Amino acid sequence: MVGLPKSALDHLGASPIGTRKSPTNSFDGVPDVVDLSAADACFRIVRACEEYGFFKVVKHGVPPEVSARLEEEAFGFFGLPQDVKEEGGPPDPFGYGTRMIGLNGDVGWVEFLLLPTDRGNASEKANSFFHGCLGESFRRAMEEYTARVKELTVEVLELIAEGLGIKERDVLSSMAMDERNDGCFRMNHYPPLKSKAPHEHSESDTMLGSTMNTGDGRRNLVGFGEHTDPQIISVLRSNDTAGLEIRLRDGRWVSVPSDQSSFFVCVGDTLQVLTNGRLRSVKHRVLVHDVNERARLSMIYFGSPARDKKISPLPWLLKSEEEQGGKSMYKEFTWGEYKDSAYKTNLSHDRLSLFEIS
Ligand code: GA4
Repeated sequence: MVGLPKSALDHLGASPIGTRKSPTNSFDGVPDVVDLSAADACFRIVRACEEYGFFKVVKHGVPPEVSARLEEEAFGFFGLPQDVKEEGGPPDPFGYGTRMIGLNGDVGWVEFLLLPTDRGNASEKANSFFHGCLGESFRRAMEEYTARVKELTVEVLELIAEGLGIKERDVLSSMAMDERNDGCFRMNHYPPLKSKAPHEHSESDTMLGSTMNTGDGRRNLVGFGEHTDPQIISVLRSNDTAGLEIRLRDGRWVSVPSDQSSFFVCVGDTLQVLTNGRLRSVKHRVLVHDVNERARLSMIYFGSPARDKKISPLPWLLKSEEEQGGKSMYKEFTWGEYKDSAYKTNLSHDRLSLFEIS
């Protein structure tokens, strides 16, 4: 992992998100900070999505107490005895999970809750866990939070459409807010390495095979392995514990300084297809640093179309590209098909390659 080249920052004309130094990796911060209330927000967002597939949002309008309340509830949940939490697992994919991510053997130093946000598209088991074990005040806090974050998602998606020059401002937001949308919500809890959770670990654990060598004798574990999100966009908020890293287009990894008062947006694979590759999904991962004293807690809303929604490049964009000899780079698929195929892959797989037109 290396520093973000100064030239990239100059080119963006952006101020770095923040500064963080570590013995092995020194860099000046990551890509773009977008003030949602600024007049040029739509262009800054599109530029950040093109360059990085990732940006930080400030002046987002989500009251800090709404995030703080859910964070407190989440810490309460993850602090429960293991057998109580496991009543909500194993995830199907909704519910409580620990260490195992997906269905194909990926593991990480993480425990999580994955929950649907709309239309009760979860199994009966996951629903009864949500309505039973999680408790009324958790549910209220989550509903309040997800309602606010959905508003933010709509705003960001509308700004993206505007920045792309599309007249139909709600072309993307209406997909994510369709009453049958398949959006979901995830809370990832990364305990400090000193603690025994999320599993009584031993040196022979496969998870410890996922050690990242920082080259200075320190050990970072993979909390959540590198991947792109399959959905349209993901809107993430974490507490003040570091760990998130994104991969720049040239393959280098940079860490994202945590900032609990802001949101981070990741472009997902579906938005990449909808824009015929103009906006590209971002590879990201979470490392758990051995120096962390406190757990990292992230809360991510994944904006997603309905399962039967056909996904292909937006006609307006495609038409203007066709005028210049361009063509669709992807075979058409439904979101349901893409999601099902994603669950057959490993986390780090390049899932879109299956749908590319060669
Ligand atoms: C990554 C984004 C979301 O967290 C998620 C993840 C899902 C899971 O953990 O159940 C997946 C992963 C995510 C991508 C590939 C498949 C599916 C684990 C996995 C190996 C909920 C999602 O939609 O895709």
